[in-house]
Amino acid sequence: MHIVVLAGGVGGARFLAGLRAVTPPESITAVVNTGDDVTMHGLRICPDLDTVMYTLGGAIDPERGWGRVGESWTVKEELAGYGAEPTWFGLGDRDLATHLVRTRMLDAGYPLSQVTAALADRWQPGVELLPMSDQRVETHVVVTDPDSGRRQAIHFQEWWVRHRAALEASAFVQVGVETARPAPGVVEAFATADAVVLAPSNPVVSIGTILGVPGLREALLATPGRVVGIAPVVSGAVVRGMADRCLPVVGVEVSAEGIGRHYGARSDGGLLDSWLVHTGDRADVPGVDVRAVPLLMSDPDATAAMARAALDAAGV
Ligand code: GDP
Ligand code: FO1
Ligand code: CA
Repeated sequence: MHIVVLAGGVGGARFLAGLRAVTPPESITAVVNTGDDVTMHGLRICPDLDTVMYTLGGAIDPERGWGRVGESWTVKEELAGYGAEPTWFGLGDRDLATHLVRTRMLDAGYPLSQVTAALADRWQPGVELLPMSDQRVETHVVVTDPDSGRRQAIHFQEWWVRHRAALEASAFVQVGVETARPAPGVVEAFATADAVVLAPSNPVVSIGTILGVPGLREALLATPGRVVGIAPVVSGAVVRGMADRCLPVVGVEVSAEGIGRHYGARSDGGLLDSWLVHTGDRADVPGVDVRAVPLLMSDPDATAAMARAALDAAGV
């Protein structure tokens, strides 16, 4: 059995933890968003890869959903002491080691996929972690500067963390995506998949960014397995985060139905064979097998049951 999961950060990571509980970890490949990646203080940071790696490795801070549990912030405080910007992005002392090792390996010429495998060797996530691409793709957000009224593109992290997605956005742009290609192993994973799952991740800046890598969507749709999506919205609201600030930018309603229609039916040029929505939610998605099951990852058992439901929908 080979299950391929498209994942962002916290939503994808929690789902993967549940899936790992109901199917052998070695049968799972996670294709993870790298559009959030950013260079800060000279270090390359890969938030979604790290959230998945730390979560499955038991090192994640569960409240934050990013960075390490038991973290300290001495270096962050010292950087601020020098007035070294950005001070609005929190780099924990333990987390810094990950960025130092990653940056050193990247500078030595190792591709991100090999760096990710090397870092994962310490954390033993059990599942295979693949970046969506080894080439740099960075999500930027087009906003209108409140003072000058000029439109400008800022890095996703500045929009998301510094401005808490409060700045009106008119578009998301994946800088570098034109020359990016699926990372080694990604196309092969889809070709041998018994099922592909779109994790309950941000449909725009997590799933959408992954699907935007040239050739990736085509490879996914060539999979012999069924494609199952899981709604990241319950009763018309996000469970956490600010995907509801992203969906309107691309003209998608903040609802299970809106997102399901956005992904579309595989039989009609879209992605989905099946779409899981939360119990009680309704979603009319023509051409797609829509199933209502509990979709709150409130505890490991609930998440495992949700993962089981996804595999059932995939017929595996
Ligand atoms: P990020 O990269 O850290 O923002 O994480 P993802 O993109 O992987 O996932 C973010 C999405 O996870 C948000 O839109 C949340 O609504 C969704 N999410 C978080 N917890 C749950 C949950 O328990 N159930 C469902 N269905 N979605 C969830
Ligand atoms: N998210 C925040 O809201 N505030 C932070 O200071 C912050 C620091 C940070 C450092 C490393 C890292 O891997 C992730 C970090 N995140 C932080 C999360 C990051 O912004 C994620 O990309 C978003 O939460 C969406 O995935
Ligand atoms: Ca993310």
